[in-house]
Amino acid sequence: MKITKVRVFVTCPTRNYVAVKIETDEPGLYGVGDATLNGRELAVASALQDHIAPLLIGRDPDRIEDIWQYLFRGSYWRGGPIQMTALAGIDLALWDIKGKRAGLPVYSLLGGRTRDGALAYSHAGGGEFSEVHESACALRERGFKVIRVQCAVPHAIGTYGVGGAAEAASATWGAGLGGSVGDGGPMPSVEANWEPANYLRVIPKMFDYLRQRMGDEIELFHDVHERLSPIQAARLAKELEPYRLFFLEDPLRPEHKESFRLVRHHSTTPIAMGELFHNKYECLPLITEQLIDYIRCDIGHIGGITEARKIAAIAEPYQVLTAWHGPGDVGPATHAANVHVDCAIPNFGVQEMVQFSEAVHEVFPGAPEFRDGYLFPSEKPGLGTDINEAAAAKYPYQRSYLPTVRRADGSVHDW
Ligand code: KDG
Ligand code: MG
Repeated sequence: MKITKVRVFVTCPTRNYVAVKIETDEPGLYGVGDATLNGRELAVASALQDHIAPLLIGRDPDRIEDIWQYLFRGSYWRGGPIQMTALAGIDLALWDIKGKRAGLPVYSLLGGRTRDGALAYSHAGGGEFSEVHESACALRERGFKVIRVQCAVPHAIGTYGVGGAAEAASATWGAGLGGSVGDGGPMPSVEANWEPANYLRVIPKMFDYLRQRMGDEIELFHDVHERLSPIQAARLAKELEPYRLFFLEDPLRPEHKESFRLVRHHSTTPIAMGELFHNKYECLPLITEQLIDYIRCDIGHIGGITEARKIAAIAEPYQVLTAWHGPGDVGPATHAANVHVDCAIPNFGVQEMVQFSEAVHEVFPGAPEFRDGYLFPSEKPGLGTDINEAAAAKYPYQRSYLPTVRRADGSVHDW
């Protein structure tokens, strides 16, 4: 069997997605992967189209690990978000082909089911605590047992993840990240006046408000989004202990792995980290020193299923569980891959999910099924997602950036 064509699609059904379709010399046999990198879609599409696709023609698509090593180590210039997202697109498409050829869903190729379904979470948010509460209750009504909660930071404009109750109650929840990503403007929007002191004051109060109204049973947690210094993160983790968070997500910047020791030293709040990592090497110190409880890389940004299953295997003996990133700005094939891996590995923790719009489903048919708080992988051979090329062509790319954050004095902060 040989690869005959690698085709790249950039499409914008409500937000931009990059898809890769690998065709083979077996009639009708192809695989579809996702290579979406929010705000840098065209760079990944070019890496695929201009540099990677020509290297793949004539290769045997069954040799996934060999192709992975060839594109990672063999190309000398390895790593980084653009190349690892491109590699993930190829990897997912190859696993899709392998599954279709075997007549088996990908989770079966990964060793078979370890669980019936993957415990899932989505996003609640709001300006006022009452809106966060309303938004979280709407998700609980839909069956969620784990909910991420974000609230507005006093005096800040356009705060991360504050989607509001309206979003949680609507048919499409969590996909817009508060409406701040993918707004389609020609330049990035700015979140202004974000001050750590205001943030640190408000988050424990939000959890106090929510625990009083929602009780102890529902699992709640919060995404810091890499915005704190080590001592600030340690203080927040310590102050949140009485509210028994499921985990505190991404408290520190991805560059400062050693600083997790400080957070760990001061608090028993479980810690999750990893959506800005691009390979297993970056995960190593946090896992082997047991500085985190959940590793939450993005399967679409670490080179796909091939790297994810290695990261999960490294984490298993250290009792670190997985919580793969699953926001609205990675495509349905990555969401499908998440759930196949979740249902095959022994050390799965929780799975982030969103509900995509009708337009996204039209372009990318097939998805894991959500039922009563759990995600179930497709039973179709392969990943169980596809691309409708005619529908994709109806939604051309629209330039779009992530917002940037600025402090009260106007200086740049981490988004
Ligand atoms: O493109 C950036 C988003 O993927 C990120 O902000 C979402 O932090 C995120 C999450 O946990 O879903
Ligand atoms: Mg996050």
